[in-house]
Amino acid sequence: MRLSRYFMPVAKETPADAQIVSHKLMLRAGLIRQTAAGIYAWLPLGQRVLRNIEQIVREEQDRAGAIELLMPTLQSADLWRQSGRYDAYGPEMLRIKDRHERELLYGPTNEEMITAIFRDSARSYRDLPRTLYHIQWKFRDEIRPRFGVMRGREFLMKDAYSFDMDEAGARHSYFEQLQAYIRTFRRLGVQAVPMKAASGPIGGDLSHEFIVLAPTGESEVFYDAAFEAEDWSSHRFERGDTAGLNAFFKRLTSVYAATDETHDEARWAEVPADRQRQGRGIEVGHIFYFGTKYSASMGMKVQGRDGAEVVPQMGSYGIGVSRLMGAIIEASHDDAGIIWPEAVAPYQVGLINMRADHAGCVAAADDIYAKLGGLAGGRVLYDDRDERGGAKFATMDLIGLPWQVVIGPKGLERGVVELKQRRTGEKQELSVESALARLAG
Ligand code: 5CA
Repeated sequence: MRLSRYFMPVAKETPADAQIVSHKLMLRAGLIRQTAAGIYAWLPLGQRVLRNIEQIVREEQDRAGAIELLMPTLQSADLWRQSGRYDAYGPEMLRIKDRHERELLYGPTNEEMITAIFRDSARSYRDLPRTLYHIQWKFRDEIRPRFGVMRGREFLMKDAYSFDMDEAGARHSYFEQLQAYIRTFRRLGVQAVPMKAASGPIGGDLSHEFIVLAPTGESEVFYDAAFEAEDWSSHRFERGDTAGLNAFFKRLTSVYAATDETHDEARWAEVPADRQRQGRGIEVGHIFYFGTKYSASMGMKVQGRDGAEVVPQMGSYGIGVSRLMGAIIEASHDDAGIIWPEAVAPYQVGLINMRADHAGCVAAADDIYAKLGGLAGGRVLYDDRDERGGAKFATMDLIGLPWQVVIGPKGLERGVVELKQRRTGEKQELSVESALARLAG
């Protein structure tokens, strides 16, 4: 993409209404624009990152055997009356009436809808277990939307729902998702620790929050550094292997990790001081096992292997896809701007022509742009504008693409270009061929 033809409204000044670094950087780098309190438009650069995050979440859900569908944002109030949550949910729910005075709501979550959909077609034990998910916008009329996309009113969530014949199966589905989350966050380049959580309004008795450490997080968290040393996603257990599953659960819960809601001072004191990690954390995911809460209240039954009717056991599993963009920036930035992990970067390479008025530089930059895939690959953002070099550098650092290639007249005379890695700041002079070879892929 040529910057001279792109839409990337970056700002020099720090926006006055933004308090935390990710919100400031998202506004300055032209990723988002607020359109109403807690509601954001995703500008082209932000939209690309959102899509990349979403795709990684999707791939890891698919790998874990979850099945994607898409449910609507608007739901009928009657659906929520079946579970009793329509009245219980309170003012966070945005309630809407259509022209026929029918009551609707903008979904804050989808337990009721998925239960109704699955209930109406699942007949017997052969139809279970299943985990279904979608990636869809949610609305919660937060009393104090703040920190940009971190606590928005409209936000993008991946929500998965599992249906099992018995508790052992449901626990298996729960840990399949837990492992999928560990893989997902690792691929996204963030260290997210699952912490025992109080389950709150969704209900249930087994629940973990996935927390990314960041000084601007909303909750206080405590965990044993031993957590980081272990490869949790490598534990394998087959369905029906209750012993293996229990062993995994025992191992997981033996490493201390808790939010302020579930913190236990006595257990914390047993963690060696040099392994105690304490700080603020951002909740990027939350998983729940809640048994028959919705299946029972919404009249879902399937026929068991022995012919008897069974009320399925359920769990739900959320990831804050749009919040993750803020969390990634909180965890990965410096004074100059964002440092995108390659897995989510909007473009991999920022190509800077220092002199748009110099025919040799233009020819060389155009050539490299074409060879790196140009428009077709979508991997390169090419600053071909007629601007000062200093301003171009500042913009590239701000938007945080992993690699920068700088083309200037002096280097060209010697047959070299400069390759800079955004994360380390390391610069190298290379021939065009070597630079291309380094960036191929
Ligand atoms: N139904 C369950 C699981 S699918 C559920 O709704 N869980 S939740 O309330 O914990 O939300 C899931 C995730 O969405 C949270 O972990 C958080 O990352 C994200 N989230 C929740 N509220 C907001 C918000 N106001 N703004 C941005 N992200 C949010």
